[in-house]
Amino acid sequence: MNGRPLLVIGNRNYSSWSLRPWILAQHLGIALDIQRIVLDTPTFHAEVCRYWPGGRVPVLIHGALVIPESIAIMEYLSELADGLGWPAEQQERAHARALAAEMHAGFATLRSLCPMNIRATGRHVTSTTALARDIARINAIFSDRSHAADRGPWLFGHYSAADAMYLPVAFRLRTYGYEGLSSQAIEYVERATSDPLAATWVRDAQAETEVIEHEEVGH
Ligand SMILES: N[C@@H](CCC(=O)N[C@@H](CS)C(=O)NCC(=O)O)C(=O)O
Repeated sequence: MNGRPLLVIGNRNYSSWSLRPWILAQHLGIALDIQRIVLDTPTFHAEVCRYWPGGRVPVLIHGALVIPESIAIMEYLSELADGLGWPAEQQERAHARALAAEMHAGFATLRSLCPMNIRATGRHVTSTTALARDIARINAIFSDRSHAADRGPWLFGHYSAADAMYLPVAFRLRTYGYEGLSSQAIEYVERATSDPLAATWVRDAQAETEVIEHEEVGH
């Protein structure tokens, strides 16, 4: 298919679902055009509906193809790169897909109590049993990398869509603190959030001026 894919995104500071396919594209070397639509405005829904009637971002447009849903976009980007978005080995690939699906469908408490807010650091939110459970699960995922350590520092050695799925979680932990994390998990969070390929997104998020009050939680 000709031409660069267009990724329609929300605010870089807050839109965790937009970040996931974008960072995967960076790691796969796929150049994207970007259309940013500011979240939480009276026109957001109508503007997104010009691309996709579901009215949420991200949306990928490539030629006549319109793909909503971050996980479907990531599958497509991986296919554009000969499958390199997932681990090469079948069992690892199955495991990576399960982790990506777990993120896409789960962690409801973490996502609602600790919204992604890349600009913010040093925030504290009161923990709950459900939040501590989500963080314990994240800690286990981020700590369990020894099987692939000889191939690289990411969840499955080489960077994969599983890492892209969890990058917004790493930014959340950077914002709200490392309580409950092992040293291996903290190392992963710091690597992911200081990934040079994420730097332009972080810089652009920091330059955004919109403030969405209900996403500004913690003190
Ligand atoms: N399941 C969707 C979630 C997309 C989503 O909730 N996007 C948010 C921004 S991060 C959005 O568009 N919110 C605006 C709205 O729901 O009106 C995905 O994986 O892409």
